[in-house]
Amino acid sequence: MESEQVGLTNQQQSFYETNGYLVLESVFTQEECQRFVDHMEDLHNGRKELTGFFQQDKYGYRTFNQHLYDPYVMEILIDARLHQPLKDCFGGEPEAIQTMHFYEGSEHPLHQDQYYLPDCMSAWTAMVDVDDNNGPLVVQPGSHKGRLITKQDVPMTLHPDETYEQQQSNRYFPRVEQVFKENAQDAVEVLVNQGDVVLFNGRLIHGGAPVLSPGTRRHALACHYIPYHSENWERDWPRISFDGSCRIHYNKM
Ligand SMILES: O=C(O)CCC(=O)C(=O)O
Repeated sequence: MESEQVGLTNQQQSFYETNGYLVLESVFTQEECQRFVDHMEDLHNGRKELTGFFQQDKYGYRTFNQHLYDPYVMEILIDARLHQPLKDCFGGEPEAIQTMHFYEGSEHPLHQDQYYLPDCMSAWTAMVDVDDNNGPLVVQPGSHKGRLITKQDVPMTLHPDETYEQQQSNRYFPRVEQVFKENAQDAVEVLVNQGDVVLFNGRLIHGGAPVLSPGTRRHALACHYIPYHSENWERDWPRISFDGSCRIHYNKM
């Protein structure tokens, strides 16, 4: 609905450009978030069935690209309230490409999303209050202006007998740590309330802070987008517009 689209203020735009991230407060209502949490818990505990539902026990329990089989997640991914803020950050039309739902704080080591998804940015919605106990996002402000570690720097091709996890922890994460140190800027934890959305640039160095109260739930939905005109695309996932139309677009390389 066009009427729901509120863009960034000049102050928000300037904060995003300087820091590479921005918190939008109360984008989703508490009722909407609670319904989403109940839905995810019902799926997790088998109280509800959904064809295609699969939860990985990686970075805490999480689901990957759930929007492809769950209309509930799709609705949030292309919710009209996210459209204009994303347009303002990109300076053009966004296309939705990927979702990850985290049941718990991920403790994901520092990384840059554009290593995995070139040109992307993220809208990360806190479905519950996120404090320093349940593993908030941690970001290095301004790091989106520093170096981006790409697949040219650290190929994703695995060495013989190497697992993906080893590639990440032995070769990729240390390179990001190096850039983090070069940037010489302290990281900050992003403490947010239920319904807040953290927008962040895909070059921003970020990760999941330690979970100080193990076992606590920290439902969050990370939605990823790329500019509509980006040709930097090597996946066969649908690229979804905010009007719900889909396309699949392969990199010409
Ligand atoms: O939610 C988290 O703990 C980490 C999320 C993250 O790293 C990401 O969405 O790329």
